[in-house]
Amino acid sequence: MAVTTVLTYGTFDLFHVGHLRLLERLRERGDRLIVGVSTDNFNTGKGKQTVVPYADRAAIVGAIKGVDLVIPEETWEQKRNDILEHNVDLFVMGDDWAGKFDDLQDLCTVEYLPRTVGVSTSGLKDILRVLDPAHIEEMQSALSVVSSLLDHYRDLT
Ligand code: C2G
Repeated sequence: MAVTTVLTYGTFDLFHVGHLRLLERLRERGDRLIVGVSTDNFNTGKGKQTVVPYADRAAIVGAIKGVDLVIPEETWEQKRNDILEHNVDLFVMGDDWAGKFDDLQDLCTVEYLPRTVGVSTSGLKDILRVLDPAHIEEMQSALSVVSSLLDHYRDLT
């Protein structure tokens, strides 16, 4: 029986349910799932500052049920070689990438799946930033400025 091999790539920083829902859908689309995880160097090139180092991001993705192989993503151009080397039948990305990889259609089927709304790595970073003690101090000092201005205004009226 022919094995259907599925391939995707990503940073998978601060692994969250959006990443999980994508990989779960990919697992349903084939018999073998290969995930290219962006290396720290490649992310720097993408202008992405990751929180979790590559080795840990790769270990987490590799531990997800249904992921059969994790490969490092080091360049934009490696996709064609990866597809040929691993006999990939289906290349899938979230639809924030819609159309960006259609040039691979001569090698395999290319699909874009809807992103999971309401969760993103950048969103998680924003939440963490608010909890940062330095940020709380900054908010407290701003608050004391506002309250002294209000007191001053009250004295004037
Ligand atoms: N994703 C999703 N839903 C979210 C967030 C992400 O479906 N709420 C999907 C993205 O569409 C992508 C995958 O999860 O297909 C990984 O997302 P990122 O880690 O942000 O990957 P990215 O930085 O887009 O890298 O060469 C391709 C790049 O390496 C993709």
